[in-house]
Amino acid sequence: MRLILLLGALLGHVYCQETFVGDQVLEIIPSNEEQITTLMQLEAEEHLQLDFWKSPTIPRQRVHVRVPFSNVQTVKVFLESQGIAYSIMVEDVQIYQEMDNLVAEHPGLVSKVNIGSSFENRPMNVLKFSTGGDKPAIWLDAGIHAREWVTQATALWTANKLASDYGTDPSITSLLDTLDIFLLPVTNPDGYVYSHTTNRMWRKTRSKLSGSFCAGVDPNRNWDANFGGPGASSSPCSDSYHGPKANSEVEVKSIVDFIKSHGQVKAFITLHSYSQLLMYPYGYKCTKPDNSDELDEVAQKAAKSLTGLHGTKYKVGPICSVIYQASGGSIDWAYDIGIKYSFAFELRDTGSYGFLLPAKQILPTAEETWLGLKTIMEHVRDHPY
Ligand code: BPX
Ligand code: ZN
Repeated sequence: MRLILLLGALLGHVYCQETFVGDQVLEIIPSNEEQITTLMQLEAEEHLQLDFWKSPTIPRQRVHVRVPFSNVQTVKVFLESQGIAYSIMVEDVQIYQEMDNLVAEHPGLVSKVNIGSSFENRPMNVLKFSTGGDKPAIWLDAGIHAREWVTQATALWTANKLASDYGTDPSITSLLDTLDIFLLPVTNPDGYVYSHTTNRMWRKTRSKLSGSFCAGVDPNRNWDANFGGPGASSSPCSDSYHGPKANSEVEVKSIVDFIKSHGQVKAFITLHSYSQLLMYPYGYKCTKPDNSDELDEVAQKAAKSLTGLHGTKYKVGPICSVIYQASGGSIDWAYDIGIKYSFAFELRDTGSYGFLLPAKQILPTAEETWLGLKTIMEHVRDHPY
């Protein structure tokens, strides 16, 4: 992992990124020629990096402009000082907006459940897919590690797939007639934003501890599953720092509380990248779980189905033997509280691009991953407990 981090840090500096997290789109309606002139002057200010989707033309004609996150306040203050009327057309150009759209388009199937707030106060919003009543449920999260960007994208694609194909795709229909699905696309929102704004290779949360200059805890070492054991670091500056105590991270604690209070979660699936692995417990020890034969059978079948689409090869097995011993991981916690179908995916690729997976691989990754997820979900549906 050290080598990966080093390479990542080097690449991060030369890699030119363009993202839209936190950007807003404003709708501005100029009321006279003078305001149009002001807006045209604004458009010419290159340092503001404004992206005019609809430029100013004549009074009363709408103007649409995307404002980068870092300049949103400046631009609003300026418009207000000039008495120019505006409204926020898109709150956040990326994931939060997509989640709201999905709920708006499928109100009978998709709802948004707020399970808490991150350290920096961003909402932890779970998409609930349910055809009514409280059914046994499947938990699926992505982006617990900030830099594993293909996972948040895959989660959102999956959300859209479930919502769009319910009622036409017989598998999705029968899954959602039997089970509820809870999907958390951005498990570590503070880290995710930080990986866009400041450090593309950020992995941890952004929590601050007194007594160290380093921020953040590895949220996949912070669960109450042999917390602090082998494969986790006690150094706050380490990328696998386990934190001061189990559940110290509000993002982890929020999920723990939600799952415990739900009481009927039958499967826990988490998406990481990269390495192309499908793993099951344990990570904190190298002994097999009780139902390891069944877990292996399901995982092999899921990987086979995934591979069938584009030929992407996956390795299957327990965390400890497939990758390394790691304590405090989420699926070990889930398994030990009685969620017997617990799996971790490591999505594409195997290291050619690593965390910097090219955009053209996002859709193929999401599509193939869905086939793996579906296989697991069908098994859960057909083996109630
Ligand atoms: C995944 C699930 C449970 C225990 C370990 C993993 C491997 C994962 C990690 O170290 O938490 C690897 C990764 O996805 O974070 C990629 N990485 O090494 O940065
Ligand atoms: Zn990860």
